[in-house]
Amino acid sequence: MTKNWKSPKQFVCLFTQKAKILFNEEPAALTPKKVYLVLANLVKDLIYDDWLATEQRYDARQTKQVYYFSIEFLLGRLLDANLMNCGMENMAREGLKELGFDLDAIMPLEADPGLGNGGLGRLAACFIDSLAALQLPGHGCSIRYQYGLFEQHIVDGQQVELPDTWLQDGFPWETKRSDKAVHVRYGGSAYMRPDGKGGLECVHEGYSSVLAIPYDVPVPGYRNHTVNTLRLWQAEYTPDGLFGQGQGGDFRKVLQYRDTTQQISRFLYPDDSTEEGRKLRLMQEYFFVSAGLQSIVRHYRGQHRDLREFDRYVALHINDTHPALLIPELMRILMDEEGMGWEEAWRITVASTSYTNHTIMPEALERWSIPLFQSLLPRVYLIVEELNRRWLAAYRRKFPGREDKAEQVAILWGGQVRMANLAVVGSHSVNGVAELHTKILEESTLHPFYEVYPERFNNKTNGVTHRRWLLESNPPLAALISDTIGTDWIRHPKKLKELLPYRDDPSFQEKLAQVKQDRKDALVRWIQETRGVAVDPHSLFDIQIKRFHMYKRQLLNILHVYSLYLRLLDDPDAVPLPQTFLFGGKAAASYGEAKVVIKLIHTVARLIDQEPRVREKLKVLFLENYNVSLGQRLFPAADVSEQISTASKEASGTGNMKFMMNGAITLGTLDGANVEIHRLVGDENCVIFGLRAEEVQKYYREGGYSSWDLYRQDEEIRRVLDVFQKNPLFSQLYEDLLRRNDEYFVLKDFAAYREAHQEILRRYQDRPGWLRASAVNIAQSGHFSSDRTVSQYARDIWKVKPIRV
Ligand code: GL4
Repeated sequence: MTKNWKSPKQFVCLFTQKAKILFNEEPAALTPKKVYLVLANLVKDLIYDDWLATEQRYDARQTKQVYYFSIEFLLGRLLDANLMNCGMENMAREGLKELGFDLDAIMPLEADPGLGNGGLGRLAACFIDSLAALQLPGHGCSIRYQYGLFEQHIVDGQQVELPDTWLQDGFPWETKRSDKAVHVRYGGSAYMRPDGKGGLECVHEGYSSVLAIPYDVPVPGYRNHTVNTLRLWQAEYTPDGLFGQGQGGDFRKVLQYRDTTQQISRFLYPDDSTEEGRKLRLMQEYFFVSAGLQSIVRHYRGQHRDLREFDRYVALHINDTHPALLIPELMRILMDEEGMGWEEAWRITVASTSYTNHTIMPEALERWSIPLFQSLLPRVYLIVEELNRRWLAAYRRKFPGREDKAEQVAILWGGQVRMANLAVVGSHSVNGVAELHTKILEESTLHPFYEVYPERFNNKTNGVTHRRWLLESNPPLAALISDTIGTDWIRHPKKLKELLPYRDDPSFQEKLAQVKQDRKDALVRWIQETRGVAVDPHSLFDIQIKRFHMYKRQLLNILHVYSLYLRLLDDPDAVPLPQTFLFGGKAAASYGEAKVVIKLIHTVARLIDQEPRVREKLKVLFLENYNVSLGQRLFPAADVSEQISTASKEASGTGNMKFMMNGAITLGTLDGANVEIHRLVGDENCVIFGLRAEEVQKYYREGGYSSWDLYRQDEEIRRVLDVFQKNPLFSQLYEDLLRRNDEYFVLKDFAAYREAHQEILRRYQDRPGWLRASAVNIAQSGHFSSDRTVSQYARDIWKVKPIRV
């Protein structure tokens, strides 16, 4: 039975008790940070009973469970979400008030766990939220990074990276489970020898072993008593990790082993859509996959089930290729530890495993050098080698004489292990994350695999949890929706559609306008308080927040703003209404060009601020250290959502969905999930511009575009590119656009983008028309709830069913 708080008075009582237990202090003496910690611990108590009950229920029902392996879970703060899920937010608010504290002032004190880079990691966090909300038996598996994604500071317009010390005050939501630790092996040598029964067995010797300790984080569903688990593994050194392997005694070696071990879960690689080919990264990937799988198999055995039925009870999902070693690791366990033969182990492995691809950017395709892979994971390598041999033999039988194709599908080739090929061959399902992206996978990126296994390919368009991104982030909008159509939409987000009949209702429109203004005012206040910058709350808020990447084209956005600046210099009436352009996002520390774009944004922002003729109409602001909690402030305040990637490059995007849910109008290319947003809301309710994906791909294939020609023909483009003369730092961008022929079609799409902005301004001046569009976007956004996405995975791929707790 859950010990819900019955009254604010009882809350005060429990709080006082907890403050004593944790800090030996009276509530009145607590610092605000300690108030947060006491409250978080109280909420955790609420969750705990249900957590154990959920686990017991799953075991008793012998139900199939899914494990979502992802090297990133970008959780964001948990206090607000957990209070909401338990339905205890008001009680906490009242109780704290009695104690003289303000919940809204306490919540921002929570560290924002940034255990992910961007879309991919945040998607994983949305998925575990939806799994629990839908009462699906599904858990997350990842790494407990001591340092999350770096903190971004801006110094003199440039990005500086500082370590993210999110664990400094402890992480109250986790439970360390030392008793469930396992060992993960690295190095040594592996070979096959006769097993004395007419077969072969593998010997792996001389390895070092790392202790993997799980820290479990509860994942509560929305007011439904289901509590699933996110298991985060931490690497620890054990004094005997080298002993028993014939390596003891060499003190230098022991120290080196200790240092490497402690590095494994030290930090998150700060790259998004780029390859990070480092030994430590490979160690991380094997670390959480091996530890996670060992613990799943151990639990499975504990249930006295037959491992030959593994795939009936367990679904394993690999989120992008980072966990793809799960495939050979499961083979290893089934063969070496369970004594199965190759064929049987292989059947079980493929039947259990499914894979999602998240990008077609070739530089993001993971490849490992064979010598590195082999020396670090000798036993796993033997399995991959055998797998590659069998797979290529089968492939050559199917396509005799087609060595060109065999080369494309090989797992081992050119001295490298190709993780995407391993993932496809070893999974029964391969999906893309939006319709267009899946089509590109089938027709080009993974086409040779699609020819062999068309039935494996399917699409699952991404979604975001409307509980965090609407209910929690935008309470006034949530309240307006509930006042208008009732509260059913919270459990059934498709029902947001019931707003459609109100889209032209003047009284609804007026309230919607008020909500938006209220959120813009709140953001303006926050910017003033924290950054000391004034923003006009009545200007149009045009927002681009996402990782910095050349294909996402923040460059196109800022060049366009600069063109507005130039026009306003000539004619102060060139722009009909004041606009604020907000940017936020981090660039990978090693991504030079992206960092230059950040500098350019700051440069243009200063030019504008210094120019009285312009600054009344234009404002550019870069908000540093974009993360989940900043996103929660920004999405509700947006009028326009910038989704302007080069068509074909953005696999899906999920920020586009969060903006839509909060009533912003998309200004975008037909890329990723924008295609589906456009189809749902229609031309009247979003503004689409620019090259289509097929056109982009045709130019790549056949040529026919010259950015120089465009530069010569278009006077505005010529004037705009002058901005680069101002600072030698920018010569790199100039080179990209002109000498390297504008790989991402920034100049090619410039005129269409300018037009699209003019269209936005025309529409914005028609208030009823704009508010109608805003309402239609909210009404149609239910389709992009991750509840829809996760139900589709559950039904089509994982075959797991809801279990009431
Ligand atoms: C990404 C895609 O770039 C992004 O479009 C997508 O929404 C996200 C989740 O599917 O995955 N792929 C990589 S890599 N990082 C991402 O954010």
